[in-house]
Amino acid sequence: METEQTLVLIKPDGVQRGLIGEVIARYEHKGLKIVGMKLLQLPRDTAEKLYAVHQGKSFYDVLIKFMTSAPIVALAIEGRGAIELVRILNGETDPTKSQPGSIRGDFSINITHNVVHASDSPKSAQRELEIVFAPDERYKYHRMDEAILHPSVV
Ligand code: 3AN
Repeated sequence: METEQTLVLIKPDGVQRGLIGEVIARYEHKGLKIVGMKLLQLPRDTAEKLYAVHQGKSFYDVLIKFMTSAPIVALAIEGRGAIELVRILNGETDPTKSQPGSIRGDFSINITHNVVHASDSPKSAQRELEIVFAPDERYKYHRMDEAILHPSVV
C-alpha cells in the first residue's frame, strides 16, 4: 500500500465541543502520523475553494457559513493507505449510517455539524492539502513505532 497524505479538518463543532484531542488520538493510535497541524479560522474564499465540488448543492451555503464561523484544526496526516483509513475512522457522512466506533458514529448526530472533514481521493487530498498548508508547514520525521507499524517482512 502506498504512503499517502490526506487533509483532515476538525470542524468548528469538534473544536467547540472539546474534541480536538480525542479526534487526533484516534488517528495517532491507529498508527498514522501527524505531519502538519494548525488552528485557524477559514477565510470564506478558502472554504469556497475546498468545497468547490459542492457549489450549487442545497447544503452549500449552510456548509460554507458553518465552516467559516469559528476556528477549525487542520491536520496533514500521513501513512500507508491514509486517505481510506482516515475516512473509515471518521465514519459515514449520514449520521444514521455512521457506525459506533467511528468518530462521527460516536460523536455526531448532525450531517453538517459532523466533527471532521477528510479528503476522499489522492487527487482531492493533494488539492486540499495545498489549499490549507504552505509547503514548509508539512514536516518529515520518524515515529518511534514505525518498525512495528510497517515491518518490511510480514
Ligand atoms: P464527507 O465529508 O463525508 O466526505 P461530502 O464530501 O459528501 O462528505 O460532503 C461534505 C460536507 O458537506 C459533509 N461533511 C457535510 O457536512 C456536508 N453535507 C454533505 N451532504 C449533505 C447533505 N445531504 N445535507 C447537509 N450537509 C451535507
